Amino acid sequence: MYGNDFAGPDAGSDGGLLGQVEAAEAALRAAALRGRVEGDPAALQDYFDAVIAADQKIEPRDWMPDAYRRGLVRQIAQHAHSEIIGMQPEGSWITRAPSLKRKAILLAKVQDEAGHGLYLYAAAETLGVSRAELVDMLLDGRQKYSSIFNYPTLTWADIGAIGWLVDGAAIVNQVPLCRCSYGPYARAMIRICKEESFHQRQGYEILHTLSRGTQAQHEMAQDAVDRWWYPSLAMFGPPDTDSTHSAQSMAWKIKRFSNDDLRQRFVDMCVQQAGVLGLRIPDPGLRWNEERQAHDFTAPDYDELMRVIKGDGPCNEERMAHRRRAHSEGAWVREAAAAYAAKQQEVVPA
Ligand code: FAQ
Repeated sequence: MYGNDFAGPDAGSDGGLLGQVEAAEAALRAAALRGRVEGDPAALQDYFDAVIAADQKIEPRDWMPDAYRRGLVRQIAQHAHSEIIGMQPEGSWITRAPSLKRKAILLAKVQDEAGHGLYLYAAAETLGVSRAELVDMLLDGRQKYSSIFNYPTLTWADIGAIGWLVDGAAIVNQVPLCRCSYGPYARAMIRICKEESFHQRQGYEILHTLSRGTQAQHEMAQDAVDRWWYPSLAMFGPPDTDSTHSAQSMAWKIKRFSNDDLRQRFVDMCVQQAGVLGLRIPDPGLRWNEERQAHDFTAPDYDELMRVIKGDGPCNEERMAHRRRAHSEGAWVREAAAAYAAKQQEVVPA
């Protein structure tokens, strides 16, 4: 539905794509030569800078500044935790879906989120941290997950609103991450975005059906959009003026756009889609600004975002209690898997 932000093959004014690739490779070869000077930190930094400047990927084997590594672990882990905690609000509707078809679709979607968590934990592990350590950091509060999953799913229409708005916001935020400078994260995001796009459509279709159903169904759909709109806008993070990591993340080409730019892109996209749905975006300040060629809109309550991030949202306690319980109840599975793996290593091939 959104396409992506990759430039086409004829993009650019400097000799087209092939010319750009050639120039980038030449820069890389020169930098790699310099990087071979063993133990020379300046040469290593030069190599890293040249790879970033040439829009190439940093891979796990490459030298990278400690702060780059730490920043990636922070963001990728937070992203992975979000996918796993994000299974809860929707998972609670699997047994209550209104038909077998809806149940099967929702079950598949929630399973996809588990898969996204796994790709992301695996991407973080390439940076030298183990999944067990990351899970511990989530459970003891040293790492976070997205604020959005601390809101409750009160009706079936909330499953539609999550798909349309939450997955929609995730796609707008994550398509640029397919071009992130760290290879394993960028590659994980390509697959995740394809699946998120399907998720977004299933939510849109639920709302479309409800919106055109009975009066009560239409009202339920509108109520869900009313409750999920501002928390979805807040998913993009604090305003640029308060964003602590954006400047450095953008310089390193981890993030490609600022929080506010992505939020604006999301609003502009939703306005047209809401029209087709026949639902209202709950913002009296929403209007087209001819000069900016974008919509003016009311910002989410950033104080509320900070409170929710710090643990004081409607469902923070419930989400973490559920995750801790699932983790301890799953201990026997991890032990059995480890015992099986150890046994496999003992088997001597005939
Ligand atoms: N929630 O300096 P910035 C999904 C924190 S996946 C919680 O602007 P940054 C799929 C931030 O960590 C949704 N914390 O930070 C799905 C930092 O704190 P720290 C998750 C937030 O990293 C759908 C501080 O505030 N997506 O939905 C939030 O440059 C349906 C300062 O902020 C991702 O994780 C927030 N909303 O930008 C699954 C995408 N916003 O770490 C199931 C990857 C900010 O210094 C069902 N992540 N913070 O203590 C990103 O793009 C970025 O990390 C941002 C934040 C945009 C989230």
